[in-house]
Amino acid sequence: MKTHFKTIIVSDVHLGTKGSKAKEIARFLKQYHCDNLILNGDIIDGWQLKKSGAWKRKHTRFFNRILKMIENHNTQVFYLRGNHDDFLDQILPLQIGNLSIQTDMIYESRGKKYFITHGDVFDSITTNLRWIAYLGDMGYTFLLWLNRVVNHYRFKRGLPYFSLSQYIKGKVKSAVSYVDQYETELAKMAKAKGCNGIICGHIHKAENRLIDGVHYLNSGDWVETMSALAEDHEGNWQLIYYSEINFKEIRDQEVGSFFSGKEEENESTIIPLRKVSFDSPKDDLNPPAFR
Ligand SMILES: [Mn+2]
Repeated sequence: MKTHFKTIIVSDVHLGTKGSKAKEIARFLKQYHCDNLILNGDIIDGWQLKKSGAWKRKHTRFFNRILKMIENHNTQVFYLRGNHDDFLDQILPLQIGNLSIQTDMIYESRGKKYFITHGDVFDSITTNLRWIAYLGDMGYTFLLWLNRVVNHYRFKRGLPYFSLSQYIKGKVKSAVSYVDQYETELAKMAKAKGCNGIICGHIHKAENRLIDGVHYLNSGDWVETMSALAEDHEGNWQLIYYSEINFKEIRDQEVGSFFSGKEEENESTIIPLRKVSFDSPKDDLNPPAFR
């Protein structure tokens, strides 16, 4: 049986850029069923596509996967605009069948109200730093490049994916304080809107913790972290990291059930290794140590 979630939230896929992990996210989504899928901004990188990007088959496949979720499981899809897909501003709000394109939304979970937004609203207000300004745009591009080099090396040696830029961000002081400031501001905004929680993306830093009584959730991204938020039917939230999903075990289980003659060889169960529940927020969400 596939794990069935009430809601899955992903953000910052940046389709159209070199670093976008389009294949991985399509593979990830294939492992689960969900009632609601929320695409929380920067899914398509309109800025990059305008500049030099190319739309590739794997990008189309990502949307085909989403169409399949709608067709096969009647999943409701909410696409919220981000700053990189702000071209959506011209058409939203828009609703076609199960797909709804909008700016932001209020989501209710276990009697609590969550404000869901991509989270770029504070870029110009809170600080002179735009979110990547601590390294400069060039620095960030370089980091992503280095990330690819390191992971190419690791892949060749059979080592798991490691997000170098996440690791470095955790080390740079100004980046750490920027992230703190961002998280605090978004929690404040949720409170001002009469919500108990905030769900965002934008800064490419996955998180699940309480800030002054506000439940702060950030789904991370699919350029470096490769993470998503998932809510089960009891209203428990968790972060799922792609690099920690044991696809091999899933395949083995499938082969096992195939040979044992059961008819569920296409079904699979995923047990994310890192679970973070609402009741016990932990701060051990940093990327795994460099190995
Ligand atoms: Mn963004």
